[in-house]
Amino acid sequence: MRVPLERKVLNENDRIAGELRKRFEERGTWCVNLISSPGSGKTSLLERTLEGWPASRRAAVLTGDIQTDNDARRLARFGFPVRQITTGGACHLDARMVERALDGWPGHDLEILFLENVGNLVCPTSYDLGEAARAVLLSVTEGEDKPLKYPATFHHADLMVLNKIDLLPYVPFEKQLAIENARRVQPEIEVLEVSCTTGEGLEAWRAWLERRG
Ligand SMILES: Nc1nc2c(ncn2[C@@H]2O[C@H](COP(=O)(O)OP(=O)(O)O)[C@@H](O)[C@H]2O)c(=O)[nH]1
Ligand SMILES: [Mg+2]
Repeated sequence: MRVPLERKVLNENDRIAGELRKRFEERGTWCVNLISSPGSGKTSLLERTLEGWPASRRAAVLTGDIQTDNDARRLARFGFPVRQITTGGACHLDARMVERALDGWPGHDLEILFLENVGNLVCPTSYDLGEAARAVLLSVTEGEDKPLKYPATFHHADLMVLNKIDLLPYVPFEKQLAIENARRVQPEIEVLEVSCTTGEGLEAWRAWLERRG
């Protein structure tokens, strides 16, 4: 019984995600879904992104967590609309949660919407959220084998953000091997090397957003 039920849930998710995608396209909203393990730096990357932007920019963030609104509070400091989705146990965001959170919010059309998914390299992969692009973050403390262990997540991503490169001198992490592993599961994946702590590589991330968005 488990498999048919799961399929039904995913079909329903795809239907809502399709509606969201259409709505985003009509309104000129570019939406990016950020996926990673807990602690890879999704909120840090968003902090560094928003801090450099003028308040006139029509950007917003929906951030998902199983519990707490810590990330929303971290991100709200920059003056852009931020909403927390607390999933209450679910290990991923789904399209229905995004649809509900966007109901009547933020009251104007957005040019860019960031979705910070629940920290997890497995569950978020199967849930289309209507996004135009998917970015997976991998930090250098996680091991270069992760693209091979979680191939679906990397296979469905447009971009891999290799974060915490400031720690490369201190951890045994073969950067080239991590990139090769990601390209084994997704030959087209773009790769950016960044450090949210030192700011290295963030220009390239901003350029990616401008180019894709
Ligand atoms: N050294 C280092 N630490 C980082 C970097 N980016 C994030 N962190 C730290 O990693 C931890 C988790 O970051 P967070 O943004 O909360 O990750 P999230 O769970 O993916 O949203 C925090 O203590 C951050 O300060 C980085 O580039 N270098
Ligand atoms: Mg976070």
